[in-house]
Amino acid sequence: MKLSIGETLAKFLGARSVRALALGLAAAVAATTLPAATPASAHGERSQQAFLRMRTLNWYDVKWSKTEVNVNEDMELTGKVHVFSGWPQAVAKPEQAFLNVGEPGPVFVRKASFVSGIPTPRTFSLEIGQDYEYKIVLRARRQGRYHVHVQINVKDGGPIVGPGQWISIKGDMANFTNPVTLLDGSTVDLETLGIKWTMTYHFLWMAAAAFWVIYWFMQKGIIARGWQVAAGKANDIITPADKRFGGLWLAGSMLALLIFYAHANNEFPRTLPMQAGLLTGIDPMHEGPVTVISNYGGGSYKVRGRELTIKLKITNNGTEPLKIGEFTTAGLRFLNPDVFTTRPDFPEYLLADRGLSVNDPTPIAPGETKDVVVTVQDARFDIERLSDLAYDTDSQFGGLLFLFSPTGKRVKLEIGGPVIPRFQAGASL
Ligand SMILES: [Cu+2]
Repeated sequence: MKLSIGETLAKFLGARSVRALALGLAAAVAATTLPAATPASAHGERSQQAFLRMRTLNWYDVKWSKTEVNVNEDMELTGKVHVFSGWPQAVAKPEQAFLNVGEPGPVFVRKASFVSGIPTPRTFSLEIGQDYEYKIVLRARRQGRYHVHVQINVKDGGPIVGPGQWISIKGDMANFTNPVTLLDGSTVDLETLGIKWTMTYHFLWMAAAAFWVIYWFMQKGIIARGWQVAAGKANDIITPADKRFGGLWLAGSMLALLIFYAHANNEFPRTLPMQAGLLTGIDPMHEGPVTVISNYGGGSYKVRGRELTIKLKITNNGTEPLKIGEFTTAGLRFLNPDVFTTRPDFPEYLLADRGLSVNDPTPIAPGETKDVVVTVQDARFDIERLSDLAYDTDSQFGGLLFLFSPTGKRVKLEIGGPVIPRFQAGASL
């Protein structure tokens, strides 16, 4: 009897798990073929834990210089990032970080990237509690519509993804070129440089490896020989002919390596190793003296109402009255419509333009200390799966609160702390 792959799997795993697998596959196919209405799922940005997205890197002032570009055209992704003081213990500290872009494959190539104005084609260190300004120059490569995120990869902590924007690339990838001027003044196209030789080299070694494996397979097989050797019968199984073949093969490989090396060295006499060092001492942003202090006085999260309530004691030691205008966390922005009368340019799925309210709308006067209750309430909190903080072991939130003066000055406060999850609809703070 011949079995199909499905039937074989069913026999192996039991019918129920195969059905579950099939359902999962169907869901995965549906997820990847759904139109743009479900933006973020493709990158899995929502699948990262709420605490990780809220309490590691707080992204703000993120801007995409264009949302429509042609193949070969440049765009800039700029913004600022705050390294949260209460960086979770479960995540490795950003002592080795890399500024990157989250996109589905190389649809853009990164032409340059900067942190605090310093070129960062390599790994750098970030300091906890500090803010950094970044810029990434991207060149459009493949036509289509893609969700493009800023992203920082943290060694042992994984990629931490910022907000994403849909970018349309028009044109044809066949026309893409990636010219680079070398230190000797000549120009090469990185898109095609050395491709033929790279392919040839790889296929030659792959063919050699295949021949090596097949040869030993014909000599009673690799595993069977391995067993024999392990059983102490090496002298019976390894013949003088085998030894001769092995020796010749080793000599041939070494010779090929030398020839290839000499050839490459001759063709490219001046090369620099990859810039893979660690860049430490990047200056964080200089933000001036701290004039506003906040103390966290507890909070709660209503799971059903998607409502985060935060109690704060804020002291304004500045010279201007201040109004609370925005709370941002995990790339999401919750705005106070009292302060933001016009809608800022930001991806709709992350912008809750009426998502923030304050119990007392009067500004905090200079010299005043005021107790306020800030309410963050929007379905996006749940859609972006930040509600999961209710199920975390320590249920701590984190983010940035922005206060604004009448002259448009902005003050940034890092806030965060444990919240008590409430599961009943009517529960209050
Ligand atoms: Cu995305």
